[in-house]
Amino acid sequence: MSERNLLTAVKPEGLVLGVNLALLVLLGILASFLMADSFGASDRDSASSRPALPVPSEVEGSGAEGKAKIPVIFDTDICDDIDDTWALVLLLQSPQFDVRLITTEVGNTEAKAKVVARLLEIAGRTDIPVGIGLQHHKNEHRQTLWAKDYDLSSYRGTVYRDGVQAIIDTIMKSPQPIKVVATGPLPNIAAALEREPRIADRGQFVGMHGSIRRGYGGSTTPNAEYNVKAFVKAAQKVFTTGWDVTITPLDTCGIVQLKDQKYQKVCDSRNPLTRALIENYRVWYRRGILDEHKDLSQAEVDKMVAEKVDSSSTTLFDTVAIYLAMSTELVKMGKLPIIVTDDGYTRIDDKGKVINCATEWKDLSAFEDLLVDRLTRVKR
Ligand SMILES: [Ca+2]
Repeated sequence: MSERNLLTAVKPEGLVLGVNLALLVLLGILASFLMADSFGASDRDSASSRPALPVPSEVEGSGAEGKAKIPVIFDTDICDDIDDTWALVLLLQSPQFDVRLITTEVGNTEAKAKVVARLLEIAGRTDIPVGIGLQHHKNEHRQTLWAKDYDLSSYRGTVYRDGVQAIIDTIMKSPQPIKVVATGPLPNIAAALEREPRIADRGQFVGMHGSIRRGYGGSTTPNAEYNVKAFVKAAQKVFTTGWDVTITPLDTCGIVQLKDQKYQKVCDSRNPLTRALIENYRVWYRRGILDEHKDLSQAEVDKMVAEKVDSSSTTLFDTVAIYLAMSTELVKMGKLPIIVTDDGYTRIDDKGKVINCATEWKDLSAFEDLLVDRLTRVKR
């Protein structure tokens, strides 16, 4: 009840002035007491229901938790660049996703699967099967050192030796369409499409691929982007198949990096998975320096690693593909006819298949906030 209602309730009674005044004072005290309590309760309620961080991600995240989850397969060349590991953590920390399978792409896919499995154990997500993708060699990658002693047969979840078949089976057996989110070159996906073309009717593709109007580092000249150029025929297969294709080309993903306070928040996180991410970043970065500068002392290597890993991330290209699998709110999307040329460019051409391209950011800072929020979430 408001103060105004109390006063108007008294006035029509026509009581003598003294009684009226005394009643007014009494009711006034009662009213202010009730109001203070009511406002206090209201403040407490709103505080407890308010998200810790008032960023769009929280609003989006809390809404999505009650909705049906998005079934995804994550196909990753993790261990080559470090951004796949950031993308994997974003994927696992986003409540929107129902992750059905993770497959490894390119090179020593078994060693890469060990890194994925060990990360899934740390995340407490051994419900997610791991598929070993097409193997190209048995050499180590910079990051595989982190899981060198991990025995893949000890993984408490399922490991599929034939990752390509696992992709096909996961899509074909799913009652719902599945999003195939890919953040590397595409031999596995192209092979799956060759072996079972019907997956295109039941799946959608979301990838970190190409360069349309901008190249690496925001340059105004497009580049032959690595994930396309490294296995051009595979990219051509995926980009000409009759399924829904969505990409973040370098135009959007090539300028994502965490620095300063945003990066520090991630480094300071107590989330075990995020700590493992930074540990991987350190191992990966150190190996890169040792490979390039063989004459450096241990102290010099330590200093170079600390200077980089304690201050900023590298470019986090692959995180944007994960984002596009759940939302396009923070980017400008364009439907563009795209061809993949034999030398690895993704060019706008009337002969191309029309695909959904994230061509520019609407709000890159809000995406960085979302990323930090997700990466620093502590499991409830
Ligand atoms: Ca990648």
